[in-house]
Amino acid sequence: MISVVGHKNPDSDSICSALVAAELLKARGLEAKAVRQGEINRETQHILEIAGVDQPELSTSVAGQQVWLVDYSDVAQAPDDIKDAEILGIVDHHRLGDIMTVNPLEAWIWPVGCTSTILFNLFKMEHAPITPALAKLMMSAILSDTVGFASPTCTDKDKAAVEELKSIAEVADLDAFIKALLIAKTNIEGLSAAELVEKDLKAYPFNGRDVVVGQVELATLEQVDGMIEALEADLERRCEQDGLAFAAVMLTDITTAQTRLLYKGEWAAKLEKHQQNGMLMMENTLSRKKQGWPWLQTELA
Ligand SMILES: [Mn+2]
Repeated sequence: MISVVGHKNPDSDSICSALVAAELLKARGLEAKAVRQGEINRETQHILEIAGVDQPELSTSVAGQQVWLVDYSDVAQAPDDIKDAEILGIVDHHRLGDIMTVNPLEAWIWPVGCTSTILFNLFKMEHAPITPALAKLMMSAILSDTVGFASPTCTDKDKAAVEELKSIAEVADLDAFIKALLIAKTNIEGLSAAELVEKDLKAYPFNGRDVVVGQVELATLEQVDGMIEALEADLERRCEQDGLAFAAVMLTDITTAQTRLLYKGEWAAKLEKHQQNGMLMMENTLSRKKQGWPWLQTELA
């Protein structure tokens, strides 16, 4: 049995692509199942509901198992005992990480907006059947990762995939489909500061130290007006407890592509010069991968 596992703090792509990749492996005649490393978010819950698919089972240990990784290739984002697993495959759309394997593996790493875009093309290449449920999972993951095609990470391949998938999924009104998805994505009602930071937190080893950068996608920055101090306190707590050199969270208004960066840690002073009126605003910044983190890497170096 092959376990297909997305990254820690799973986003919709990590869950949907794990489910979809497991079906691709089954279509090849293999035994496979999707697993998840953490709780699913509200957007993913919405997607699973409309696709009529159950969430993958929770599993944070893969020792002794055969695994496929989807949506990452970094050790920091893998299950803690990944070194004791046999990695058979990777499907990803991020920079190449530091995963090492003992044996040759099947790796599909494309510079596109979403892991599901690659999987869609693999299904086509292998003439594997795409059910309406799988089509809904894939198009939702693509629309989530590309923020409804608005992100600079979005490519023609992502758009072409959704164009085909929406017919298979029998989605007649794509705009309404995207709107419902983005409403679920930006719903932060009732979440604590710690839950918000944790929501989509990624760890990056950098210059021999550990750094974390989270992102909260919002319909308006006003949604977090009353929480700034609590969010900063939570970042500070993480630096102290986990020995991080830097902890940040990008608060991104996905309607205007404006991001406010909150940050703490030993390296925080490196960013002070970019503050205005006590705030660090990043204009035209939707993507952590293509905009936020590359900029931070040059500033923190
Ligand atoms: Mn992704």
